[in-house]
Order: sequence, then structure tokens, then C-alpha cells
Amino acid sequence: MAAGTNWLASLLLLFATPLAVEMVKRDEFKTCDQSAFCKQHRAIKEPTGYELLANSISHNGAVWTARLQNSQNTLKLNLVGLVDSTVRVQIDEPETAIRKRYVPNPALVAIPEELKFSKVVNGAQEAKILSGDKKVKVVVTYKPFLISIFNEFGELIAQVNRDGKLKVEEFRTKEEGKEYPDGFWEERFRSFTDNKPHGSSSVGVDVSFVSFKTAYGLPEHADSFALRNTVGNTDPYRLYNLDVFEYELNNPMALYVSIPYILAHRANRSVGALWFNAAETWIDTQSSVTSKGLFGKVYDKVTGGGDNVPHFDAHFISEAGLVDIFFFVGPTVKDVQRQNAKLTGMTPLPPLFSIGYHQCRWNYNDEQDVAAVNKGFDDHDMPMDVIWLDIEHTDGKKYFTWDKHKFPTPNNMVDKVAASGRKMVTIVDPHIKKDDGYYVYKDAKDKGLFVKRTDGSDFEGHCWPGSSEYLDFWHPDTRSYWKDQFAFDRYTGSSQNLFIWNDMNEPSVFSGPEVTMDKESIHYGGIEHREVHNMYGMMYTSATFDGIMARTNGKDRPFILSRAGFIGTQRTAAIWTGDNTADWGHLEMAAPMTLSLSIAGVPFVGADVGGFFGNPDEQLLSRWYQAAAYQPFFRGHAHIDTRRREPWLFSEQTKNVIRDALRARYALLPYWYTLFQQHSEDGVPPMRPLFYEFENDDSVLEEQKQWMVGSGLLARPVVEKDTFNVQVKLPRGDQKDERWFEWVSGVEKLGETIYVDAPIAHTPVFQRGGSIIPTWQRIRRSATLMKEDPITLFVALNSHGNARGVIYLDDGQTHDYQSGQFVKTAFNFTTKSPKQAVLEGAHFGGQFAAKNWVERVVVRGVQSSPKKVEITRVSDPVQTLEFSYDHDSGVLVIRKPEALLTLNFKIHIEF
Ligand code: NBV
Repeated sequence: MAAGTNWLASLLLLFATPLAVEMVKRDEFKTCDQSAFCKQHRAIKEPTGYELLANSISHNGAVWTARLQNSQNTLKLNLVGLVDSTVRVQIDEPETAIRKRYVPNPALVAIPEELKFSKVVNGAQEAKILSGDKKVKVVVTYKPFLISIFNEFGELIAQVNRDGKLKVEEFRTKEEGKEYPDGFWEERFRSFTDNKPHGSSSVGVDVSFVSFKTAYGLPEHADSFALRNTVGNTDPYRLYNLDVFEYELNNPMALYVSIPYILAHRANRSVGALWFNAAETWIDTQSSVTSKGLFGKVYDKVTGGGDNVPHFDAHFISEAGLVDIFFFVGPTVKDVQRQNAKLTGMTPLPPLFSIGYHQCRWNYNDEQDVAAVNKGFDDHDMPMDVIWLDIEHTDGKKYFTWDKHKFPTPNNMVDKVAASGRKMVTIVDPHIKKDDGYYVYKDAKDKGLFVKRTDGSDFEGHCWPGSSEYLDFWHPDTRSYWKDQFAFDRYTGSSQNLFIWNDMNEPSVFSGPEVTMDKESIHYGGIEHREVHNMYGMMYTSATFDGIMARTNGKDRPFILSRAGFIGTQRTAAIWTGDNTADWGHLEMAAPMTLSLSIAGVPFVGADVGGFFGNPDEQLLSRWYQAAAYQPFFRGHAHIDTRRREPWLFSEQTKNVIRDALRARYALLPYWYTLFQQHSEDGVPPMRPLFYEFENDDSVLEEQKQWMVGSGLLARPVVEKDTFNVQVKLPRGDQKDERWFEWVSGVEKLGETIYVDAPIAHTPVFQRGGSIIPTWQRIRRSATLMKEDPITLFVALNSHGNARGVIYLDDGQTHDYQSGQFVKTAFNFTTKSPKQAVLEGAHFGGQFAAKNWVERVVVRGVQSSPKKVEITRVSDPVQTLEFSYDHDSGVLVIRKPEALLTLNFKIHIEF
């Protein structure tokens, strides 16, 4: 190379470097083409030719079984009927298989409850199977093998193997001289070799959601909420829990969480499919339209109008495990969510403090720093609930220990923070420093609790502390050992007010292939890591949960934040979207990512406020606080190399904007808390896409900039730079009579698509007519200090002049609510005649002696000023109430009804 070119090349490199540093290192991670099993399954163009052998069918109660066969192998099909319109399709190797395939049962709440089929007709060409509740019909066509699922209206909604892509690679014993497909016994990637002692055992099949154009799910990806067409466009969506440094947006690359779940939705119909597999998985998705004729016999039952049928196709491809799919047949989206939640669980009611605001940074330096941050929030009148400590608080990244110089008196520090009504969180990562002087390492070594290599020695990898080992959470002894580590007398410096953050639990292994654990590593019982990789983080976090539960003998509710996740993670942890970046694109992406997790069953979700990498400018930071105030998990966090960004370090204007955003969140805590409580009963997430509430409205299917908090609030925060006026879609509902009111001013907004001014101090949020939203309006330091505060009710009238709502409260901390120590009160506003309306408060559940009373009622959408307002409380005499009415806004404010939540009351309004 000539000297000149050399010089030019260096210069180019110099300029290129900062850019390269800012972007994900793509070549550290596999593409589908670099993964033998993905490449082979994706390349299937012709049907693999399976047929069902009619003479192999047997049926017993809720299980219908048969053999499938093609020119290469024989498989076993199990069709299982479950309660609540759920069916399970399992395809496995027959009993003669040389190795059992892994089923990720710990991800489920319990063994799924079976329900006997009510009718089974095994015909000559197909079998017709009717579920126990007669709401789901399954038709199995023998040749070619095809499964068709119908809902209670007789509509075909899903098919398995419609495109004939079923493929299962059997476990084998290597025969010398025999030809095997590429990568069958061994695969290389960069400097890594992956040995497969049992051969390649991949599985794949296509699932079609018939009559659906749009589908959602497959978190976690930094991509659009509605799934897009990957076929012919990009790599398939990849699900393989990975620690991806500086992840890119609009990209199907894998991230920290894997939930192989798709929800398909169209007007008034939904169906969900859970691909029950914990191995690396790729999913090709495509929305297309096919002529009805091609649906063969099911033609006449296909709905959708016209001659064409839309369908959303997903080709699931996993490296190991079974073809094992749960279908949740709905028919409504909330039914599907409940059906999924019954199987995989819900988030138990979180402690009240955890839905407040969290202040984190890598790192708060020492005890003085913590005290100053704590005081800063007070000095600047900003509510905050939790101060977090990242990895630097430890002694050499040995978790459960403290840096003695920076944190000499941790108990004291936590107590002081607790004295101001707040909590703390410390980080506990799963890599255990290889150091005989570290008790956790020593114990685990002695007891044999680490993940192993194939030769039986302990697996070692590089992470924050240097050489580390990784606990094997499939080993029952590891789980009980881990649980014990959180006991107050074991974890020094910990107390009831200290909670836990589990990071790096994909697991992240700096020295491993794709920054994670070698797939050939071995877990308890001979399980290969490749079979369970995606559930490592969930297993780890659930053991942490058991520890936090045990340290108070089950009295207090745990709070744990986890980065990695899988099916069932929601039962033990909140999830955040990992290492995002301080730019507008990442702010905007927080909503589709958290919506996607929410519909996939994980409701307690959020993104680092301000962005983890980089320094947000004041406008971006302000907008981020405003948006995150309406997302479930609300935490500011920043990388160690960023500038400090506690809210008071900015201009007066920014400080005010952030304070307002925090206060807006705290005002709505009773509403959020009630939503979380409802989620724990029915699985419906607090943060919802618009189509959850407006199921019949096809125009909101792609919406991801605005969302619902519960059924009563619509948020459309500004996520665009230099934008001070935004378009908002206010759905008008089936009857076209929905009403919407601006959340802050109470002014009614007319029109379906409106433009609203959004100066930097304003967040566009709207209350839906017909809702009653409970709030706390007193200014306090923390959620904990608000729990007994009086309530202001915001009543937004619908087009009939009615509204309803509910509040749930308890002690905010313990499990006493499980034995009735809670209060549930329903509010019902009815316009009885043009002259008379009533707001009733009815205590309908729990015996908790809540001190909260209703101190104000704000009614929106009132036509004229009342003449008189009176209240009757249980046995008290009638009492007149003060009120004011504003003609321009139509807002009526009723003062001091002083009605306790635990006692019934009626407020009479006379016009
Ligand atoms: O523990 C340090 C960070 C943490 O702050 C962040 O939130 C995690 O996602 N952690 C990742 C490890 C290093 C990131 C570069």
C-alpha cells in the first residue's frame, strides 16, 4: 500500500471509530445464516411431507395421540385439552428416542389443568375434536398433516403446518462414515466451537393465524409493536437472551428477554400462541392474503369477507426442545390474556413504593453521595421512593459484600433513607468471583453448585469480577442455598428496606460465544445449556424472589428487577429494557418495547429514563420523564461515564418539568396500584395498547405512540425532538359516542383525530368519558408516605352522563391483603334525570381499616351548574356540600365530602 493511501486509511479509520463505537458490534452476534439450524429450517421451501397414521390414533380423556410420519422419521403428536379455551399441541420424538427432550415446566404456574374433550370423531381423512367447554374445535387432517383450530363461533383462527414446514431432527449416535447435515455435530462461530454430543435436535413448524393481518409479541426486540414481515426482508426475529452492547433500533436481533408468544388481533377477535421452548429460537413472520379456495375444506368457515383471507404466518424454529404450542382461543383480547396468565402466571401485587419513582446511577459513590441524593429530592420538592446501588458498592464485585471504605455502615445508610420514607436497592449479579476467600464462591464450590463443562469441571467465564463461575439454578441445592443468602443475618447490611436488582442474568459471559455461556455446558440432571438458555435469567430471579420472601417469613412483598426474562418471569420480577441510549429514537422505542412485554404477560416494565449511554440534553430528559411517568416501571438510570443527571442539576425550567412529571405520576398512584391489583386477578396489564380497549377499531392496530393506562387514561407523551404540537387519536368507540377530556384541564375534546399543543411543560393525556380515576393530590416525599392520604376522584361523564371506577388499597407492604386486609370500593356516578345525578361509593371487599377518605370530587362533562349537592353517609344525617362549577370547561368540583372508603356514601346532585 502506498504511503499516501495508508495515511488516508488511518484518517478514515479515525473518523470511523467513534461511529463504530456507538453502534452494536453486529459481528459478535450470529445471523440466521451463521446458525446451522436456523439456516436449514428457513430454507425449507417444499412441504416436509408428514402424514398422520390413522391406525395410530388413541384417545384418553383430555389427550388425543397419534403418529406422524414422513420419508425420514416418525413423530408422536399429543393434543391436550385444557381449561379455559386452551389447547396444547405437542410433537415429540417417539418413546424410542435416545434422549428425552427438555420441557421448560418451571416457567408454568403449575401443571396445566386438563379438561376432557367433549366429543371426538376419528374419521377416515380427518379427526374432529371438541373441547370440554365446547368452545374450541380442532380438526386434524391426516394427509398432508394439518391442524386447524376453530373458535366458539366456528371461525377458523389458527393452523399448524399449513405450509408443511414441520421438521424435527432426532437425537442420534454418531456413525462413522455416515453423511450428516452441516453443523450437525459441531459448529463454529468466530473463535468458538460448539460441540453437540447428541447431534443437532432442532424443531420447527409454521403457525398461521387465519383471518388476522396483524400480530404482536415475541419480546424482547427494539422494534415496532406490531410484528413486521421478516420473510424476504430481514433476519427472523431472534429469541436468545443476550447482553447486547449498545443495541440498535428497528432490528430483529435478540436482546435480554425471550418470550416466544404471539397475539394476533383483528376487530373483536384475538388468539394467542405460546411456543413453549427455552432454547434459542428464530421466528419468521409474514402477513399475507390468500384466496379462500386454498383453504380447502375449511373454506366456508373462514370469515373475513370477499374471496380472500388474510393470515399472519409465523415460522418458529428452535435449536432443541419440543414442538409444544399452547393456543389461547379467546375470543376477546382480555380472554386471551387471562388464558395465558392462568398458565404462566401474573405479577403478584407489588409493594406500593415500587410503582413510585426510582433513582439509579452506575454508581452512587458512597454513603455521603446517597445521603446527598436523598436530600436533593427533598430540597427540590420532588417525590422519589428508591435509591439504587450498582456494582461499585461491592467489595471487588463480590455480591452481598460492601466496599468498606465507601460504604462502611450500610445498615445505617439504609435506615436513614428509610427514615425519610424511602427504600434502597442493591445489585446482585449471577457471576460469582472465583476467589476462595469469597464465602459464596467457597460454599458453592464445596457443595458443587456451579454449572459444569462437559468434562465435569466447573464452567468458568470472564465477567465484572474477572474469572467467575455461574450458579446452576436447576440444582435444588443451589436454589435453597441462594434463598438463604438473603437472610438478614447472612447478607450483612441488608434489612427490610433493601431490595434486589438482578442484572447480567442472560447470563452475560464476556469471554463466551455471543457474550454468553457455551451451549454445551451442563446443568443439573444432565441438561445441556442449549436446551434451557433462555430461562436461565428467570430461574435465577425466581430463586432471588424466594430469598426475599423467606427473609421476612413471607410477611413482606418482594421487589426484584431483572434484565433477562422468559415465560413466567412476571411472577417474580419487574423487567427493564436494558442498556438503551440517550437519544430520541430510544425514547420513542420505550413504548413499543414495554407494550410488547405487557401483552406477552409481563406487565411491570420500563426503560432507563434519560437513556443509559450518553448524556441527554434537557429537552430529551424532560420528555423522557413525561413519557415514563405513564409507563409501569419508572426509574432514572445512567452509565458510569455519563454526567450526573439528578433532576436539580438542570435549568429551572427542566427542574420544574421533571418535578411536574414526578408529581403527575404520584397523583395517579392509587390508580396504578388498583390496576396492578386487578392484573393480579385477571392478567390484564396496566399499560395497554389502544386495541385492548377499542377492540373493534381497526384504525388503532398499529398505534404505538399512544397507549392506555387502564381503561380510563390515554397517554400520548411527546417523544419527538422540537415538537410542540402532536396529533392524537381519540377513538370514538362502536357507538361513536365516546367522550374524552383533557386530563389536566378537564376540557372536553371533540373529534377523532385532534392536534394538541404540547409545550415543554405539557404531556398530552386524556381521561375517557365513563371512567372514575382515584388520585392522591397531597405533595409528599414518597409513595409510602402517601398511603393514608385522602383521595380526589376524577369523574368523567360518558354520553349518558354516567361513570364508574374502583379503588383498591391496603398497607402497601405486606401479604396481609391475602387474608382480607384490603379495601375495595366501587364508585358509580349515574345521571338519573336532567335534574338529578348520584355518585355512590360502595365498599365491596376487604376488612382493612383504611384511613383514606374522599376529600374532593371533580366531575367533568357536566352541562350546567347544580342547585344543590348533598351527601348521605351510612347512618349520618344528610349534609350539604360546597361546590363550584365552571361553565367554560363544564367542570364541577365538590368539596370535602369526607367520605371514608370503608363506609358507603351517596352524593346527590340536584340541577
Ligand atoms: O452494573 C453495571 C451495568 C448497569 O448499570 C446496567 O443497568 C446494566 O444493564 N450493567 C448493565 C453492566 C455493564 C453495562 C455496560
